[in-house]
Amino acid sequence: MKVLLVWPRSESVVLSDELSCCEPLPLEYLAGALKGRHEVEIHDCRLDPPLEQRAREGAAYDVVGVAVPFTCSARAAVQTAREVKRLWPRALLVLGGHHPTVSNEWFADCPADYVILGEGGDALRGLSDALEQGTPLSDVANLVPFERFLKDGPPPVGATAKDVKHLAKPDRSLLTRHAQRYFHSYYRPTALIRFSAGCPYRCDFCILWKLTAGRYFTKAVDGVLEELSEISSENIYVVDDEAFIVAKRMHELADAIATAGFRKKFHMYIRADTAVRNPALMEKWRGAGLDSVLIGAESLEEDELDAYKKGAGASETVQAMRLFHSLGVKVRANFIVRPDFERKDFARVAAQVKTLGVDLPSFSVLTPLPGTNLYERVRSEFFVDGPELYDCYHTLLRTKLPLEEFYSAFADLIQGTAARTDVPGASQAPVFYYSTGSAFTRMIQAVRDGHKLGEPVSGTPHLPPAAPASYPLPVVS
Ligand code: B12
Ligand code: SF4
Repeated sequence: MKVLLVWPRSESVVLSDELSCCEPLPLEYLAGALKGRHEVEIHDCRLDPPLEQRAREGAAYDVVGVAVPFTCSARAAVQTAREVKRLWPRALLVLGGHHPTVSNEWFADCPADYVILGEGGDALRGLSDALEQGTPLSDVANLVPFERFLKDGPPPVGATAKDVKHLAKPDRSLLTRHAQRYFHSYYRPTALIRFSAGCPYRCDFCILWKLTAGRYFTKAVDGVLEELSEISSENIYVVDDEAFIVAKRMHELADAIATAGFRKKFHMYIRADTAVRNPALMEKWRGAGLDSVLIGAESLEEDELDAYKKGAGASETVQAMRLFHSLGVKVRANFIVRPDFERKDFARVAAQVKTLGVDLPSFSVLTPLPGTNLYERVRSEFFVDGPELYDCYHTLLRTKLPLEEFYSAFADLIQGTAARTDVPGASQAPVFYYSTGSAFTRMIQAVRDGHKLGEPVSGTPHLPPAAPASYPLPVVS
């Protein structure tokens, strides 16, 4: 079968492609699962010429898969799906990705035929095999007819969880044409890799522990080394939810990376308390190439941390900052801006970020992302809605400050704390993500204009089915 996989353009007006444009690793995973059995191409709408050009050049496909990676890309993905249906009306059109795995909202006018839920490789291979062999598609697990998906929605989050150990290796060869153009922050170019999936913690606003049904899955060390050996980029963005949960394994991986002689710079997510508990591991990873970490600090206020069910205190963030600075590892720390923030709260967070000496501060408005416990609880309180508001730079909940003033204070916070350190290639002016040119100015203006986005919610909003009340206890493998 001939299969085309499409990554939509970015919808978000704030975190634009000028600040981060990463390789579509999910599609490379899918291509890896089809390798040797079906013919696959990947189209990246952010970098490739319009899809129409492919059709004009005579390309034809049996299956076209359109990714919906974020809720905020739902509109762009639906537009892409319509374009695909117009260009290749006979191809089977399949949606997949994070957003349809957790929600069926914003798809009403999408012409898709099927949706694939969760890790998509096995289902896409099953679908392509079945089409080739003429066997029923109804036998393919995690493949749902689009009409049924629209009517019933996806199953409870986590129902399709899969151990990443058993997934086929991503096929990176299909995007070598863009390898030099994919970047994240000042990592230019960068490749993406996944060492593990899931998280044993239970933060209230987070979907990641739910996606793996509370489990923590790891890839085999040999498999990681094999992938690293196929990546030419020096910079590696590890997209794990929390890479360092199993310390023993991470010691082994760092040793294996050092022994193999890789010269890489890693950017990785870690909890502050994990780092504080494992200083020797952090030091070993520094030696293996750890260049920067992203910590979800969220807040330095204990009552806020408790409300988020973070399971760690502010002192751990302070200690982790000291540890990483002593090792020469740069820290990006993210803080949550609550809709009920007043001017004094914005000022407090700005002062805390400066005192901590965060290298790259970033901020997210407390966003009830679909499928999270927070979402289930507060969905009925939204005063405004629209997929573009789920980019963590907009509020769906009423603010204490007048809305324009809230966005203005938020923009001032980002601008006032923006990094000014001497990272090679960074400009001297305040920057975010070490942006170049006037990208940061455009980002700040988009934040200030936040009140202009979204549709007012009137009456009782449609409530999706509630998630199951309990999830399995953490299993650390
Ligand atoms: C890396 C990453 C990014 C990178 C970019 C990723 C990229 N390639 O462009 C950056 C930093 C730019 C980013 C930005 C954002 N991100 Co982000 N990101 C991630 C992260 C950490 C990993 C994604 C990944 O590569 N996973 C590994 C792949 C292999 O797994 P996967 O994505 O699940 O893919 C599998 C399935 O979904 C399925 N599948 C995927 N696509 C398709 C397509 C088809 C056709 C089919 C059949 C199947 C299929 O099969 C895949 C392979 O098994 C996830 C968290 C996570 N664990 O997924 C958050 C995550 C996706 N991001 C999230 C968010 C909120 C954002 C932002 C909106 C927020 C922000 N302000 O930063 C922005 C949006 C940017 C934009 N341009 O619009 C949320 C999404 C929640 C939601 N409902 O929208 C997540 C889940 C994290 C979270 N905290 O909840 N992100
Ligand atoms: S520690 Fe991070 S990944 Fe784990 S549940 Fe909390 S926010 Fe999500």
